Amino acid sequence: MMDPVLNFIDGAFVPAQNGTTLNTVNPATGEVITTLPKSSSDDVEAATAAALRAAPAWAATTMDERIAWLHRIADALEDDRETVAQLESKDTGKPIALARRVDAARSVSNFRFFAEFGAQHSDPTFTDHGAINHLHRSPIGCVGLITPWNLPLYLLSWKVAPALLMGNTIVAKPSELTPLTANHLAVVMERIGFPSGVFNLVHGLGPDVGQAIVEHPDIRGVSFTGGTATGKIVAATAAPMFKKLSLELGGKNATVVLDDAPLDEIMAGLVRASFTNSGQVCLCGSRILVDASIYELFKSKFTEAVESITVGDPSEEQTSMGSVISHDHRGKVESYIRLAVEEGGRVLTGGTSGDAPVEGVSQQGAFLRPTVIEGLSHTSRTATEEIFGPVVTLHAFHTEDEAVEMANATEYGLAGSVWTADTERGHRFAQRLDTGIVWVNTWLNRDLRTPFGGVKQSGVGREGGAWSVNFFSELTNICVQQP
Ligand code: TXE
Repeated sequence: MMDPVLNFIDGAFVPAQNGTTLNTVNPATGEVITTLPKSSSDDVEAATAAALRAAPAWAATTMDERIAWLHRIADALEDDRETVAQLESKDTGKPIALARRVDAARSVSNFRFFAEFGAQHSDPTFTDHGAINHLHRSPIGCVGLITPWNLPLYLLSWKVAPALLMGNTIVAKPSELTPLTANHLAVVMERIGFPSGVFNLVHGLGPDVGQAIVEHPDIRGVSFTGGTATGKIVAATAAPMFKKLSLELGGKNATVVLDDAPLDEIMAGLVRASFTNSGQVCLCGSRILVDASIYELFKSKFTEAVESITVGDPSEEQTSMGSVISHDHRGKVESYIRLAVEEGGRVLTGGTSGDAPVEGVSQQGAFLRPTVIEGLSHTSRTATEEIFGPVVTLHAFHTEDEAVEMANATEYGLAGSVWTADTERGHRFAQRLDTGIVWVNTWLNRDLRTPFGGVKQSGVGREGGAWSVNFFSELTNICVQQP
């Protein structure tokens, strides 16, 4: 057993005031890794009080001082990248190679990016009729950051870095399923002597701790990433309090393969877009729309590529797909595989853990094989509801107009990808998708200066580059009449 995870409040590691704990489990083995505080609103109150006490001094630091702190955090996470990768893999069941390449690396680059972005960011002035308008930015104050279990430190650092850059103090709550790397960020903060009270971490259940953060009157802004259903609860709580709110929610993204797509060249990219992190990425493509003229050829090539995915023990280097996050979640995903069959679908490869067991792994692990299903209407429940697991459905279309209609036919609007030999054609097609992000002949290709977020049930607002600077600061326009 690892040492217990504790809350990090006012620069100190402390248990929940009520003394109760939860277990965090390695989903690939079923083993309990350690415990975390089952905190309550009392702990959120203590964390918020610490954040408020630290706020004036932190807001009084210069942008350059805050940038230097972000670089120190990035340096420390860089030094600890193998520790971060190992912790993340154990906590989530994702392959160690993926945890290194994506989670640990991106956690460093999130801090590095916002340090560098902060150094070059400036606001315009507006001059008219002898008056100069200056944009003055100030921190929101104390902000609440609530994050999910699929990319734990990747998504927490994506919010912490710009929040600190803009002079805010923080009360953060990671998912109760994956506390380990958030805890390691606190360990790093303490080790480098980061000012106490600026970054506070409260662990526990969403309705207890997350809800308390969102409803705390002194927490003036909330950045939330998680499920759409929870996003609705967060929004309903925050809206009447007029808090700044950023919601990055679920997705049901379309991967569109046009008739001129070079199938052999793009196949690895399509498999990545479908099954990275066992499909537990809000940006994964879970519906593959293929021009009817190449559907049969695509189906055989894609199914063959999916069957070559190495599903296994996430601690082994050659594993490319580990377990899903929990047995509960595996059960949810399997219920959709059964629903797909009830709705008339045909499983081409994979299936439930009973139908298609994964060999050579712990029987206590929450493993599923990557699953491909065809024969469903694009309006079926399986093809319109978020599954968030290693399951994709295939659908044929006859015209680009039909492909656009199918791609837009869900209540989500986060991301999508289009694959074609003609990038101009792909760019034109992309403009017709009702999503926040579209990749053409690539996937999860991230320039951190770009706006990230979705429309419809995928959320409200954008984060990234200047959009994060805007979200995590308040603007005062100062108009100076020249003599
Ligand atoms: O999200 P939750 P989870 C989707 C995916 C997944 C579903 C649930 O469909 O199955 O969301 O995943 C906290 N007030 N995505 O469980 O439940 C909770 O403790 C305030 C897409 O991760 O929304 C956790 O810290 N907070 C998503 C965080 O909210 C509350 C990535 C997210 O939990 C709360 C992950 C409340 N009432 C899942 N209830 C994406 N878009 O990336 C819970 N929480």
